[in-house]
Amino acid sequence: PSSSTIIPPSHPNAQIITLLSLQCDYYTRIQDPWRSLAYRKALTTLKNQPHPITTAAQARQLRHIGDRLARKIEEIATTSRLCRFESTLTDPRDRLLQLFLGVYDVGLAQASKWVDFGCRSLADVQTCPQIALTDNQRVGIAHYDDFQARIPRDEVRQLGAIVTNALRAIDPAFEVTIGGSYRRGARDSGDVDLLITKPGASTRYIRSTVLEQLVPELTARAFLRARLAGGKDSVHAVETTKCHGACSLTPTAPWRRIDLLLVPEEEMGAALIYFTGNDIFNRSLRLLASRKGMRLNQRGLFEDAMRGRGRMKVTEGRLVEGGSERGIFERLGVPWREPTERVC
Ligand code: DCP
Ligand code: MG
Ligand code: MN
Repeated sequence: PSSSTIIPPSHPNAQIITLLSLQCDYYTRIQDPWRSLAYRKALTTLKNQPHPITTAAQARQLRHIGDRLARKIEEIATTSRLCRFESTLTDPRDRLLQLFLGVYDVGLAQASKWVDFGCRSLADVQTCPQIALTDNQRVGIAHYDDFQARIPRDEVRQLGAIVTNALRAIDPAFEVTIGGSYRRGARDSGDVDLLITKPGASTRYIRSTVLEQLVPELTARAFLRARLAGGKDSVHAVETTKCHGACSLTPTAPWRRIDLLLVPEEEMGAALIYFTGNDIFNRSLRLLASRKGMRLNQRGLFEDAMRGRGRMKVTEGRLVEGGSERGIFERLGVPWREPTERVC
């Protein structure tokens, strides 16, 4: 997710926010989650600052801003530039890493290897004899520009409606909710995140209907263009409850990334929280839960999770709440936040 939200040029710290957002996006792209997180927290602080920050000493007083960031802020305030950021734009290795990391299903280790093999373009990667691309990566390269592009809000809505209508033609009791950045009110999204449930139905029924009926139907209609094997986060899933793919509004429209989350009704509240995000909001809710002796995941809020050596989970713990989003907020003792307010 991009940190570069539109801020009015009249904001007292507009220039600092703009340059640090670019730097933050860079850390996100090169998959440096710690620095990316640190920048996002600092940016939230800066956006809420009504006064211009001009010195490192001033910046250091603020929440989530440490020594190094404070010095960068002073650098921007005094020179209108950020040296470190300019080097990331010009360093050839960094530029190639960024290019390769933009391929779906490519991590930092992989991207570094491609650079080391001497690849200088996506075409090089496709023809390099030392590289055996996965199916996902092949699709990712073939549709590189499509997947990099943001999806306008109205197109997300239309893509969601196609899935909803197709599923309801199979069984009218299914419910589809568009989650992710769309549910948070974003003007455009990186992909389409859909939560699929049917009140009263078993996980097994939901899964078989989606995988054995809906997916083949949408594929036959050339709406679904490719199935993508589970990414990193599917490792944690107990079973196949997530389905990744690519779709397009029309046969000639750009390909878009689509994620389906299959959810039984009793887990819908927890799944909605998880799939609405944003990721940092989720992290803070989970941290809060653990401080209160509970555990929050995409299936529910649990109490008394027993842990053995090395924090290995022994039991999931007693379910406190799973079906209701509001119920989970209540049991956590946090005031309700509308999806549009869940941006950290
Ligand atoms: N999520 C999470 N932790 C992650 C990845 C995802 O908690 N590491 C949750 C929060 C996200 C949601 O899943 O909001 C959907 O993930 P996306 O990657 O699709 O992110 P967004 O929809 O928020 O943004 P984008 O517009 O880039 O798709
Ligand atoms: Mg998304
Ligand atoms: Mn997604």
